[in-house]
Amino acid sequence: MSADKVLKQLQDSVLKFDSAAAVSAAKAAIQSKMDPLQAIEKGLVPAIEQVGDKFEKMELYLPELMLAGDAMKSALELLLPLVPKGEKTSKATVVIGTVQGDVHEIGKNIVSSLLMAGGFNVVDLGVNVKTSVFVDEARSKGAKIIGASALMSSTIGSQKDIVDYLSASGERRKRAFLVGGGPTTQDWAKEIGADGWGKDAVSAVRLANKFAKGR
Ligand code: B12
Repeated sequence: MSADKVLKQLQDSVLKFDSAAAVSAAKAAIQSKMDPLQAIEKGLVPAIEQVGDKFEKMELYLPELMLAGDAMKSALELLLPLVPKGEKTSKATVVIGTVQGDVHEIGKNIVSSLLMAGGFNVVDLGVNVKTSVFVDEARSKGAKIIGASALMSSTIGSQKDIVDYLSASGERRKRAFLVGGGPTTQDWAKEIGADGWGKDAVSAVRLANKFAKGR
């Protein structure tokens, strides 16, 4: 099957909220030896963004949003493990999670996988992670980098809380803090005093490389 056809199949599966079709499309991508990252970034991501736009315009409702998310996750379960793993010696440990009150995990999972592929030891704390847990886990795991994902305007404030918590606990100088997720921007990162903002998983890896030896 041609690359265009595979990408279209991936897109359609998410747009039609069809997990079974998403699994078939991911298998087709694998069979055709497509780069898994290309399948994700050019097939699945634009489709889930379209779903988000339609949800915003109230052309779709929560059940459809949930089914689209499920379809995307089903395809990612097959594709993400195929992103090539990095070198054996870890460059640094990164603690990453989605902030408190926020359960969006798809982007964070892609970032985690790419960081692993880039040679980082990744401690993924999951979703709805309390501010203190980011910092306490980073301390106990000796992480040089903390990454926080936030997808909603109502939850990005927790990224600032993490900076404040880092400062209050005397940890700010020791660890680089990176932010990302839908409503975040470079300006936001600057405003809250984060060390970097990544628009996608590739820029997340670039930033992590910059801070692999610390701030
Ligand atoms: C799928 C989805 C869901 C799924 C999530 C499933 C899952 N398991 O993750 C479900 C159905 C659960 C969901 C629920 C809700 N959702 Co929702 N959801 C989405 C949707 C459509 C896609 C999100 C996504 O996966 N994008 C694809 C990934 C690849 O992109 P990404 O997350 O941005 O990540 C990339 C970059 O940002 C970056 N990145 C991400 N994290 C990090 C971290 C670091 C450190 C770095 C450097 C980079 C980085 O790299 C990633 C890879 O390229 C978005 C729309 C959108 N356009 O984002 C709405 C959206 C985020 N949801 C929204 C809303 C309102 C909700 C609900 C409140 C709906 C409701 N009424 O209940 C709930 C909230 C639940 C909660 N408490 O968190 C709104 C938020 C509006 C806002 N600005 O506040 C959006 C924007 C939809 C919309 N347009 O209105 N949602």
